[in-house]
Amino acid sequence: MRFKIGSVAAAVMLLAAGCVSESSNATADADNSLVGTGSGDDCVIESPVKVGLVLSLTEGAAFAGEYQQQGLELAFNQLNEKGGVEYQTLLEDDQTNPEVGIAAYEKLIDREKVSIIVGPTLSNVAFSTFFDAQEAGVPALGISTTAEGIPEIGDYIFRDSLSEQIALNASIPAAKKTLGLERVAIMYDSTDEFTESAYTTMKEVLEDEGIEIVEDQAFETSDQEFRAQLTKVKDANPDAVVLSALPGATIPLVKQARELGIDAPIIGGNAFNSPVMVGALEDAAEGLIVGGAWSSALDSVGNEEFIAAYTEEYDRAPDQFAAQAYTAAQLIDVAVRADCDGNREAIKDNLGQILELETILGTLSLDENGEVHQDPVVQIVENGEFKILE
Ligand code: 1QQ
Repeated sequence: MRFKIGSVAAAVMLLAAGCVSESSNATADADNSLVGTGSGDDCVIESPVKVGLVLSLTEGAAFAGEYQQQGLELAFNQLNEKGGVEYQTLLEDDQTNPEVGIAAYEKLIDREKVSIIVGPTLSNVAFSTFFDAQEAGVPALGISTTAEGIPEIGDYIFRDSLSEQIALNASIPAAKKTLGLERVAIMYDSTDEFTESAYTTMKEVLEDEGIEIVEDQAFETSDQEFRAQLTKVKDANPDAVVLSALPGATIPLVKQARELGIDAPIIGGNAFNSPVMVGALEDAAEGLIVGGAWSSALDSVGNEEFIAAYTEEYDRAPDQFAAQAYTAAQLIDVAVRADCDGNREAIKDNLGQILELETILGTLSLDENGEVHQDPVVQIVENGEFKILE
């Protein structure tokens, strides 16, 4: 599944050339003031490149959206200081709601005429908005949309958010090895696109690993009471609970599980990679195993500097959502500078050719189908902190 390049030398040459391998042709409706002179670091574009940001800043997914907003703000401020290309961001809150997300997308596409849109936060919202971007010919870059089927929406749709499938294919085998899992219970939110998709993947990976599913319980996004399902899980006495949920449900669910005396480790995916959740769970978070795309302990290019700059600016440590958001700005900048062209079509062509770029998420490629390729990270919560699970 990994994206392979021909040789290291080819990668180095491409990196030197701005990490893309071909130039694009601007379409007839391109804005000439967004076509600059020079290329790469020397690119100068006269007009600001407008970037729409659609994030969940309120309601259920705000735990991620607020970090994303800060990660993007930090990155675009740094890029604007560099000069040559000025990015103008236009921020919209989708309120964790697909309808509001659609309205935000329409405003940014038709009225603001942005060159690209970053977000939305949830796959559940993206499964509406990304179709609008595709239809309008506006590139959209997901930064936390991890469900199956997102890049397949079309050739204008990209993501730098590692799919839940890849994350779970790393975290479940790592948990099996560490904990000697043989029998697990699954609990999942059956009403959200991302958690439902992750549930299907969990079952596949568990089957591949020869781990028996001894209990399988569903609930809804807004549920706060899980004792009925948890009692069945407790009776099945699993070695671990594999959980597919957003934090709104995860927090009461895990707390109630511990209250009922379920001490089994809990295994989750991307959504769990959040200090907000670990903080809210307090002691109940201990031993939580999380598959994802980034860790503060990751030895990637620029990670230490990113963590320092973010912490100084926002007075708290960044999380995976901030890291993926920060990386999105870098990807956009590479795509714009490749042909020194901030038009929609040029950005779309060049985003799909980013090859082995060094980012804080590690070495990252985006393929022409819009899918991201990077190594997953598996972490475990110990003493209230994420540690990489060796
Ligand atoms: C998705 C996700 C969520 C956990 C983002 C907050 O991964 O909706 O795809």
